[in-house]
Amino acid sequence: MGSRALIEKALPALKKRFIGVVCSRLPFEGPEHDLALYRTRQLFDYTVVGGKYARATLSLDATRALQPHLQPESREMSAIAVASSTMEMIQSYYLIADDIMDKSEMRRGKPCWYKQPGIGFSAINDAFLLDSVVEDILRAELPGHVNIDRVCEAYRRAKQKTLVGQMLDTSSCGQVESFTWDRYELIVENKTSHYSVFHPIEQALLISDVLAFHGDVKRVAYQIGFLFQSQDDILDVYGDPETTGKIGTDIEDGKCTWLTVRALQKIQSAQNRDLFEKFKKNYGKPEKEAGDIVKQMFRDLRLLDEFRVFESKFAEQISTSIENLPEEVGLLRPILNDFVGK
Ligand code: GPP
Ligand code: MG
Ligand code: MG
Ligand code: MG
Repeated sequence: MGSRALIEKALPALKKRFIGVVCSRLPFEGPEHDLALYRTRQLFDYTVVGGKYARATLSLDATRALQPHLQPESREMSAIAVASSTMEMIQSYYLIADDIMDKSEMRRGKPCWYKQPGIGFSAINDAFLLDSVVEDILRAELPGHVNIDRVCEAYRRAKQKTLVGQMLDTSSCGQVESFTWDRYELIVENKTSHYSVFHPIEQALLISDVLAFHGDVKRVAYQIGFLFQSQDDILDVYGDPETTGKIGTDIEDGKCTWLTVRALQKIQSAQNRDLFEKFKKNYGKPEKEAGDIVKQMFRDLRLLDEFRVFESKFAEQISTSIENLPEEVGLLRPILNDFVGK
């Protein structure tokens, strides 16, 4: 059975754990219990279910690669699948909050959670709630595991890094002068690559009691994360909402993205002050006309063609990095190649 199917199979157990932790804070029966039960179910079904499960699948794939003896039908596998599926609760926690910060309308083809009738800013509390149960679920699924404290500490560290990344992302908005490759790389490593690629594999390494070579894996994971976020930036402007399930907001929000860093690099190397002023005047503005001017500038600079070249060259570099991983973590190579391919 494939890891994605095992994750889908683990979701009801994850939901039960989530509801169990929340309801354990309330009287066993009565209206408050029913209220919490209703809201928690609604939150889980709307925000955790229905994604690609890429992070949970990556984590489970990595664990199975490192421990090939694990049997799909075993109790141990079920517990590890639930532990891996916590990656999806973490993802929902970030996406709920990110959509509020980015003023997004759609996620996974539906209105964002905070846009749902009766939800609004209480979505912030829902995001905190999802985060707050992760450690409890990991400890409940992996009782007495030799590295359980390390697994929980890795989650805390990953979260801290992601929050710092998001802080850099949001506070760089509109600061066109600061849009350099250095700034972009720092934003991407922190806001995306660590939690999306390294942390799922790190949890697999810890669950499999592999305590060395994390640094080597991290370097490759950050490269993969960079490719992933740069593609996300392209899709924000050029993606079809029918396919991506979301409507881009980066231009209106004034985000530091792959497209803007490359655009400014080209404008500055041409020493065209007028073009720079035109970009600055129109980027990060709510009006549609301003966004259209920015899009036309991206077209004139032929950024999409350049991205295609960068993407294929960078994917080759990643393949080489995966090939050069130490033999001790060599079992991860097919999993990483597979993830890049997706
Ligand atoms: C992707 O940014 C990064 C995240 C979703 C991490 C958010 C972190 C928090 C601490 C909330 P994005 O805004 O480009 O993603 P998307 O395009 O999916 O909205
Ligand atoms: Mg966003
Ligand atoms: Mg964002
Ligand atoms: Mg994006």
